[in-house]
Amino acid sequence: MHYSFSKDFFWGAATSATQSEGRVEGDRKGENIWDYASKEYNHRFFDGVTTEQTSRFYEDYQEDIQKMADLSFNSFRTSISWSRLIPDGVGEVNPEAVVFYNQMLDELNAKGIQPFINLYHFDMPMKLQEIGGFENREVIQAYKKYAETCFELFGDKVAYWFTFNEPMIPAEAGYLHDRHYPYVVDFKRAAQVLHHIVLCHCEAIKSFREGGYSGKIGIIMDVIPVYPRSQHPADLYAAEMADLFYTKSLNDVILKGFYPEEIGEILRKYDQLPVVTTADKELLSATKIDLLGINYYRPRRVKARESVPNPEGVFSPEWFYDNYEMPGRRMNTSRGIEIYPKGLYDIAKKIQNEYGNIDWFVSENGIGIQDEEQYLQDDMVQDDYRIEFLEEHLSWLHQAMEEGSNCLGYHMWTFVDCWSWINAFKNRYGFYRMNLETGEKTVKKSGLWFKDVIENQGFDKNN
Ligand code: IFM
Repeated sequence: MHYSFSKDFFWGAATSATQSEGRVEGDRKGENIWDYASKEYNHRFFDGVTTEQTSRFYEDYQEDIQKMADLSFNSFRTSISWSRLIPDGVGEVNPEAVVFYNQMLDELNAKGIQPFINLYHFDMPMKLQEIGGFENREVIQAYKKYAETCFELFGDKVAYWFTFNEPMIPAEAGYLHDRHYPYVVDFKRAAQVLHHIVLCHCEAIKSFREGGYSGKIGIIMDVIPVYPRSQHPADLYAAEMADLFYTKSLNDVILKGFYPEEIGEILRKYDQLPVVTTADKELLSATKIDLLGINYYRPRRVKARESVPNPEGVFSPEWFYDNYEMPGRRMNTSRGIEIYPKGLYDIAKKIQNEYGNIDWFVSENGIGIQDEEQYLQDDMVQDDYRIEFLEEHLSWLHQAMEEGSNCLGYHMWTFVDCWSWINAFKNRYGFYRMNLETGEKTVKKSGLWFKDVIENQGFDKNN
């Protein structure tokens, strides 16, 4: 079967500042929580690799952008590092950063690659974390100022802006699940962090609209579609709760302008409600995005809980469901997650049916593989598994688009193997392989396959 996509479909890849730029002497970048945590809590990072050793985009951006052009990308997402641009989070702007981001954006535009620029990708400036990060309401004004600085400095070079990448993660991983710094474990604090993040998003959109900048603005959400083990009411309830906590709450507030009532009731019952003022609610309901990015990696399969949660323990969404290991599920063993391409179709249908069929694009999708050097042959990673992964996800996406979904593009995670939060370089995701010893970046088989797809606006696949 032939899968064809429109001429103006966005094709490319995504990365983030902290995961790709690296640090060099004299760059005057301020420290962020990852620079700090990867040194101070070095044991938590795979092979102890810190943010200093990433894929060197700060130094190699010209060659890298040429490599994107070699694969015929027409778009590319990265983020602006808050602590590079404003080293203390507030106050003075770093002139070296302004030069770097201007040159990088010029280079992309000159090569016909549309920059998709995200503002916050997990990287709180350390100076602001010291006063509580997103837990502190004052940080909302600091973020707003940061966003305005970006619009002002780079607005003429960027047509697609995003306020946050995966806004749930800093709250969930940093304040509940002990994965990201500051390693707090407390649902109520996580909920407050999430609410402040949502307010930051709203304030940035407000500034963007009031500033009269051209272009579009949106947000990038990670969506994990939930599937119950069975149709038993207890399993259905478990699925409903997992979805409510991790997806619906955030999707509703961003796309509809209010938190679902059900979440309020549950949090009130367990004394976990964050502070939300009437003015906050007005701001939420007044905020509209132009474009939604969806990051999709895996499904969440759940079943009814098999034990009673410890009433003295830490309140969490997992009080309402257990994860379910479906027999025969197809796994990416490097990451320990299920591969389920149809999930992308299900997300597209949900956006179409429940969220007004808003314009959206796949802002991340990808497969991280450990020890990928085992597939090296004549200097090229023969990553047929990645090609298969792409074919399957793109064909489900295509089906959703045939049925009317307004999907405008597809970005793979990622362009060149990059540093990951916690896992550093354990799992490789790129279209280019990064040699950590020499810094050399060589195209993988999947990169060439993707180039063909872009140039032919589609691909053939045997069904
Ligand atoms: O590396 C991350 C990225 O920062 C956010 N989305 C998931 C990716 C792969 O784990």
